[in-house]
Amino acid sequence: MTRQLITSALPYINGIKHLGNMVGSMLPADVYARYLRQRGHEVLYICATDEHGTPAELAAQEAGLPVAEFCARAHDQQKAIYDGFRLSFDHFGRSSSPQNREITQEIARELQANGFIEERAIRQVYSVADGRFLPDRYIVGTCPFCGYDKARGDQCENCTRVLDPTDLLEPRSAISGSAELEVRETKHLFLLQSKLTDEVEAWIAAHGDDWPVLASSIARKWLTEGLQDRAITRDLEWGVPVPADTWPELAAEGKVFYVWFDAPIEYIGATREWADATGGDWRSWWYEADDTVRYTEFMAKDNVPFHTVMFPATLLGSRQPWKKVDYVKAFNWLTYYGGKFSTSQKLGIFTDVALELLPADYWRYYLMANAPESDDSSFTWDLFAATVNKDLADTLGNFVNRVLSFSRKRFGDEVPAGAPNGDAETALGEQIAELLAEYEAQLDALNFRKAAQALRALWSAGNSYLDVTAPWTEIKTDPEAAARTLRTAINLIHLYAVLSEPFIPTAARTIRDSFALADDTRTWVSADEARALALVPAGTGFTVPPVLFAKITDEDLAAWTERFGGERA
Ligand code: B3M
Ligand code: ZN
Repeated sequence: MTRQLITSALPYINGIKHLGNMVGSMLPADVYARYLRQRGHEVLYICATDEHGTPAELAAQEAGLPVAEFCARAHDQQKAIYDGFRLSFDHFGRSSSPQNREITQEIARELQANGFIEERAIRQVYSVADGRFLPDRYIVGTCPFCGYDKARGDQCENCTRVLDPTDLLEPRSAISGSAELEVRETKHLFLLQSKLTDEVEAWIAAHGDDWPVLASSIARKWLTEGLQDRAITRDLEWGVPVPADTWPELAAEGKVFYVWFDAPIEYIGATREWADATGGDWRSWWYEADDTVRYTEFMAKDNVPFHTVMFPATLLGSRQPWKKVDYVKAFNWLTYYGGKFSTSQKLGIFTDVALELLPADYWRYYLMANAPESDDSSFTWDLFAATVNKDLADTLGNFVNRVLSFSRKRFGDEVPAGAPNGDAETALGEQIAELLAEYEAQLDALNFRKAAQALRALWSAGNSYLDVTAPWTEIKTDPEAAARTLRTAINLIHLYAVLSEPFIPTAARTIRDSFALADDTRTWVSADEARALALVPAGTGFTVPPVLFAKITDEDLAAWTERFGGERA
């Protein structure tokens, strides 16, 4: 047993996230956290809203609220949705917390003391039309590397390269569209990443081979291009203030840290929020953590450079024994009919609306079974309906209901005893044990699509067993054999409930609750137990749960395609 620290990229505060955000960070982290907890690991799953920066200021302005109030509300709103998705955070914090402020300032002081921060006068873009300095991502233009014409001043989302606004060709304000931009001089703190290049390189060389190619290749691409010194402060109202004890002049000018400087530190900050709320020991996870702690990060690919290079550089430069990531699980994009999900263009399906349409399990299963792991994956309503109807409604839901209803009808409210196991049960047990091993191996390797496939195969095995044994006809000729089949199938149902929980926790709970097992605290099933299929003994009381998964009808499909705009090229 190890201690498993899990974080998912912090959802930005400015709006409700869409399903693409969900499947690329929080949802797989939750499936993994649940799985590891069920396997008996000590898990700490930490996430938070990422609250600083210009988009938050602009969203607050648009909402007509002071930014602090806007963020407080938006945080609660996001938290409620994630509860609805059954995300099992140990803590869902806020990067604007006092804890994060304190650690961010502390790490900055250490970087300064170690010679990794330098004050530099820079010339920064000022938008005359907007009456403000334009932060990097509010300057848009053409990427000098790939020619993408909507590159932002901080990063080109087409080629993932990190940019400076002055790199952009034909720059303009993203706020007003105005090209009337002036360059004015102002002082900022720079993180001297160039001085940390060798250390970051050595660190990636030591760890990056274990990461999936998507993460390690992006990290290495970044290193090959050389680490640039980067401004880590901004002229904004809202953010972690530069500490006056160390930089009195900049503090007096009201400079705050750049959002990408304090956001990853919030992984530690949120752990401290958790510790303050629960009495937990945050240090044992983060500071001089021993090697029983394994740290896994989940994120979409555009976040990889920050997590594999910039954040490690920050931690290394602090010269403090901070825990660094062991495994980076990165995701490609979930597209909507091949196009981009877009928050600003309100394209695709948003997490709040998704939960209004259907319960979380439908989305959880579909998204993970089609996770954009090795490539982008495209959401379509047809695929969604087919997956729900076939896997959830037919293969799992219908199995559970028809077995339990039939057993109750013929043998009453208790699991029937019936004949001893025969060849069909031995073969089934072998098959289940094999599939269980496959399921575990895929989850251990964080291959979520393949894990979902193995889970689906476990469900299918039950259906095939019923096809072979046919208890509905057995009952006429050999009631003892029919009772054995039902006893075995009911055991499968309980096993499904235990094993399916990481993906579909609500349905798993409903199934578990239909058994009157005295002390059902079981969290996993061993290979031998899978083979024996006897954890629910004859005589155990049960009820028949309501239909677990309703089928998506043609009318639903037509209505949703119409409402959300499907069939895009
Ligand atoms: N908030 C994701 C984004 O807005 C960003 C992740 C921060 S993780 C420390 O693209
Ligand atoms: Zn580019």
